[in-house]
Amino acid sequence: MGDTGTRGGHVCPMLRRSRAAHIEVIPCKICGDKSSGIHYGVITCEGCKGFFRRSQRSSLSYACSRQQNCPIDRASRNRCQHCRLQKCLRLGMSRDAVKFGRMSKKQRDRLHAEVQQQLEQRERERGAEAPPASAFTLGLPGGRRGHPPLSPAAHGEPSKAEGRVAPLGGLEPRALPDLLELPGASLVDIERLTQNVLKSHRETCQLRAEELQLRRWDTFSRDEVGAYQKQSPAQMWERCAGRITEAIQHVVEFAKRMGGFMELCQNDQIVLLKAGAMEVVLVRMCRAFNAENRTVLFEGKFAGPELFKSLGCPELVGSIFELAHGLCSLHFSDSEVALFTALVLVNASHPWLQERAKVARLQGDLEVAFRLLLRRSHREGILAKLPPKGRLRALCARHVEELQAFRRRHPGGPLAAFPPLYKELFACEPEPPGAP
Ligand code: HC3
Repeated sequence: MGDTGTRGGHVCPMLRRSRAAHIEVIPCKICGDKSSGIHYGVITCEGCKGFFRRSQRSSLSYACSRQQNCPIDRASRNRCQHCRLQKCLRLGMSRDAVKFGRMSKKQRDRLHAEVQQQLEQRERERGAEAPPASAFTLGLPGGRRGHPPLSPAAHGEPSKAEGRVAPLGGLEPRALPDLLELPGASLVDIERLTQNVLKSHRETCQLRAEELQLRRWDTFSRDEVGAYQKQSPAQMWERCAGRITEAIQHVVEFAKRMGGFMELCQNDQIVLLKAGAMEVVLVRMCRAFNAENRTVLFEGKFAGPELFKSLGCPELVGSIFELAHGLCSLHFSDSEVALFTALVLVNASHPWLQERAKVARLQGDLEVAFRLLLRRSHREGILAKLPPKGRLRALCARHVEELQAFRRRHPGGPLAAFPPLYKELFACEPEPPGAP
């Protein structure tokens, strides 16, 4: 009867799917032993649950033979029943707890924060490093043949529905409790996913936010900008392709370390990365952008759009800078960038997915995680200001078009020296001989 989070009795809606197995990350509030759920209103172990149940028999009364302040921990809990019961009562255990049924919002938030704290602590204690970075192949054989044409341009124009300001892939705003009732992940699963995405982002974002902050006024001199501008288009394209490729390799690593991604089938991992990695690079760019002088970190210093003049695509470069400027105005925290970019990547609307439902489930979990994160800092307002998917997709498509135009202007040469990953992602088919 006293169980509110585990077997039998009323189960709090928030905990319906999490049950004791998930709450157990929080130790017993009474003695610190491994907990098994919420019992009589408090997270406790089986031992303290049983003790409290027995203590509620009206015939029982306990006395302390010391100063009524005996320590109660796992080893000592059986030494003084009086102090153990007092601790149970002090921490809120009550025979009537089950009558309250639902937890108040405040209680839920507290529980939520505590679960998160425990998970973070465990993460720190574990201190385990993720596997080292590797090449794009993801260890997947046959990634090319029989594979769909996967450059962003191949996905065509964004549909009207994607163009409207409907953040997070058209997910309509829903009350949080509602979201948490979605079939699938429990609150603890969501929390674990959040922590994992944040960690993956931290480990793969190339430069720490503090470092970027320190360096943001280190801009190229006029002479240095001039030197870049004097480079041939081919040299400058190759440099940019190099930097973009490095950034994409980090995004691939981000995906590989992200909970759920490697459980998708190989085809879907490749589809999502080919379609979304450049979009993530563009979003990540806002971290390396100084909105006050509209410069971005490029090869060690901050550069304005004029530095990229010799690429020959000033509109595209201007649009990329505009995107970064707009994203900067949202004052993203690194945690928000982490979850938002995870969502940019995990998008179940791509054609060619084989296990769309599985991708949609992961996308749904990430959406809940993102909303929860924003809700905690009262930042849900930024949802309506996020760039629509169509905008990122269109920018990536224009990047591919510019690359094709560059290739037509410089037939048979410079592209060969570009990184293979860059070519695989963006240079789709070889130009047919004699192409215009
Ligand atoms: C400067 C850059 C955009 C920003 C890219 C950033 C700084 C983004 C954040 C990543 O974590 C690191 C990173 C790497 C590559 C940077 C890009 C290199 C070139 C690009 C310019 C705006 C020019 C893009 C032009 C074109 C047509 C080649 O796409």
